[in-house]
Amino acid sequence: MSSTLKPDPNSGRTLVTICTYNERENIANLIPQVLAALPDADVLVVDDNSPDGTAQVVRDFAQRDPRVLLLLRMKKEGLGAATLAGLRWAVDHGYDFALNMDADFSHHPRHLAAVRACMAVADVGVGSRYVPGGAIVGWSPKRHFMSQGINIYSQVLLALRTQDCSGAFRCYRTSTLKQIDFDRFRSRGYAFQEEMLYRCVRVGGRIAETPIVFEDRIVGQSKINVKEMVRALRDLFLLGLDRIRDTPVRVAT
Ligand SMILES: Nc1nc2c(ncn2[C@@H]2O[C@H](COP(=O)(O)OP(=O)(O)OP(=O)(O)O)[C@@H](O)[C@H]2O)c(=O)[nH]1
Ligand SMILES: [Mg+2]
Repeated sequence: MSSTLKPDPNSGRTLVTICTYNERENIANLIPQVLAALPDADVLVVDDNSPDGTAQVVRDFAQRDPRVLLLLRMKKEGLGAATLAGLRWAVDHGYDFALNMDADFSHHPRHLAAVRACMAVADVGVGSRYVPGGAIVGWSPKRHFMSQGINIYSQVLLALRTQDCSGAFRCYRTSTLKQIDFDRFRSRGYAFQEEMLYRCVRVGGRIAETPIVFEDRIVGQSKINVKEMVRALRDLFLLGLDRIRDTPVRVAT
């Protein structure tokens, strides 16, 4: 079952987790804005040894400000694996809330307070593009179609009622994360977000959505490709089968 709610999200310790792969320019701009938006939070950048030197930029911030932390991983193992490492870090280090966002300004720091404020009423707060007030700026019709498609696909397969199942801009109550067996995760790639939501609901987690305006990245390159998309569709399908059969989910390979 989910935990007792803390009435005031501002009274808990928050870790903002940001996964990066070749985001040197973005992370240099983002870290100060995150700290300005949530001055009481710490920021953990989970970098998969980006060749562009993202980690060094983070180290420079960390030397000047104890709120900035770097989790450097040896190689690129996918966004899901990196996100999981950040969330685990939050749990292991005694934070109350783990707030995850992308580095590319698609998740704007101006929404951080609202996403965390969901903790007053829920165990998972979703920065949502698909509730009233939410929007997406700068996408092609094809990208809209793909996003809506994967959303409906996962809502049906995983019986999710959340409007935005695939966004990564989320705040988690760590006491809810503690109830989830991360080793059973099937997805290590882009289906991770849907699987995470599914697993939170399965342990009784309450979900709240708050509108965000999602803007397509201006700097740097997207890491999504056809291979990642196919992998995500496969992972969600297999997870849906697991749900229907109600069998234990196998450890991801
Ligand atoms: N550590 C780590 N971070 C990653 C990896 N893949 C993507 N990221 C980061 O995860 C965030 C989201 O990746 P994007 O490439 O922007 O993917 P997206 O936002 O789903 O796609 P776009 O809308 O095209 O930008 C960014 O901050 C990336 O730098 C990875 O394998 N390891
Ligand atoms: Mg992006």
